[in-house]
Amino acid sequence: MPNKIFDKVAGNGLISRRHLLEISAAGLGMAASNSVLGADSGFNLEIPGWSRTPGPGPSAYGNRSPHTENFQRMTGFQNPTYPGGGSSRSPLQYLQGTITPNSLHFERHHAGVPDIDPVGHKLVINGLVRQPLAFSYEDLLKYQMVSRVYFLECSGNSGALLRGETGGTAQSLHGLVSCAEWTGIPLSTLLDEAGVLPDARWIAAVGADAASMGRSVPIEKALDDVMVALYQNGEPVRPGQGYPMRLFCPGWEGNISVKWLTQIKLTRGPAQFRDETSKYTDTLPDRSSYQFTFPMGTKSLITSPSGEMTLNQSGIYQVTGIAWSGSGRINRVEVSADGGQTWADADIQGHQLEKAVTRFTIPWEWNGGTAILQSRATDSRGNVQPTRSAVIADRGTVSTYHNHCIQSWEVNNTGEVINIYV
Ligand SMILES: Nc1nc2c(c(=O)[nH]1)N[C@H]1C(S)=C(S)[C@@H](COP(=O)(O)O)O[C@H]1N2
Ligand SMILES: [Mo]
Repeated sequence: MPNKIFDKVAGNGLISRRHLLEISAAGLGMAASNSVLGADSGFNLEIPGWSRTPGPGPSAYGNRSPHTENFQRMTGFQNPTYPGGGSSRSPLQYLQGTITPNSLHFERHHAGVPDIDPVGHKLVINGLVRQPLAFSYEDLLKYQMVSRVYFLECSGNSGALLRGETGGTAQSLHGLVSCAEWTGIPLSTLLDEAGVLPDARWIAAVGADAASMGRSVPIEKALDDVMVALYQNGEPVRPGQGYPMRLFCPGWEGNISVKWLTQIKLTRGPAQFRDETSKYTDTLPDRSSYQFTFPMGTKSLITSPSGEMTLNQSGIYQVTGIAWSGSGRINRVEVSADGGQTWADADIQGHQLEKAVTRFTIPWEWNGGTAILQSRATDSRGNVQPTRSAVIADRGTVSTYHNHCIQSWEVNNTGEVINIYV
């Protein structure tokens, strides 16, 4: 379809979503012509080696293709004075759909991954309850469970943009977000069994790792959609994600989803743990601080084309990315190719679930010149993703937690994609 002129819906080459199917059928960019078979070529197709002999048979545990082994989490600098601490980031630019494979789910550990034998592990519920309870892993497996798809995002994600760091990829800048189907027991079921006393306004959840990491959660949230998650994408939660069990607080900053969960104490007020006083609080330019920023902001990000990719030739590209909100579902994602001067609605691919990742896509014709690609999400509460300058005007850059600003990828006239600030 080389001569077809596609309807443009916004500046600098964004194409109407109505053409998505035609474009997919034609292939992308100039490369489309490469996949068209000549009239007689069907007769002399070579049979590749892998089609000539049977391969290995079934196996006990699956592996990915060796051709995709460069899809790796990225671990940062490991501080020797902080054993096991640090994070690893999901390779967002290589993934499609909305679910993060467990082996590539981002990680954030404050004292490494404990090696927990579920037989020796207990979950205790105590404090302001009628009857303190202790559950073994076996006990918990007997409860009725629910399965929900939710994103998880570390509040430190995308902080690099507020620090004005140059360069970077979707993974290095934004890879502290992932999305999985979590299966577990609604916390309200276990709290009801213990009997919450009227004075109890918060829960204090603590993990069994060497950091004894703890966080406080208001009782309203604890009784709403919080769960004790035992499964992640159908298999037991992985050690890095909190095996044998973790608290999961949908939509809220990742830190609150306490891994290796071992205690829930009902209290009158927040416990003032380290991670809700000296960390994860947002200090403003006047040095006052917001102590609690619970729901993660309405956010989106173009994952392709994205930082450090190169477009080899002008032509049609599928712009795609992910969007999520801690306060509801994603209603709309707009894309701009001219640095935010004009916008077009992207197509939403698949589900639009509450507090889960939604994928969007829109076709774009790159004319070989400079373009600035951006995406902007709106959630079901009407929250619109802000620009970077709006975030900075609102709260400054003393704290770089909870940043959900619009990302700008510049495509320069040699086709390189670079993280820039507009
Ligand atoms: N017990 C415990 N829970 C924890 C942490 C930890 O270090 N220890 N890290 C927290 C932080 S900061 C985040 S962002 C999420 C990360 O979850 P993940 O590693 O499964 O992605 O777990 C939270 N829960
Ligand atoms: Mo985090």
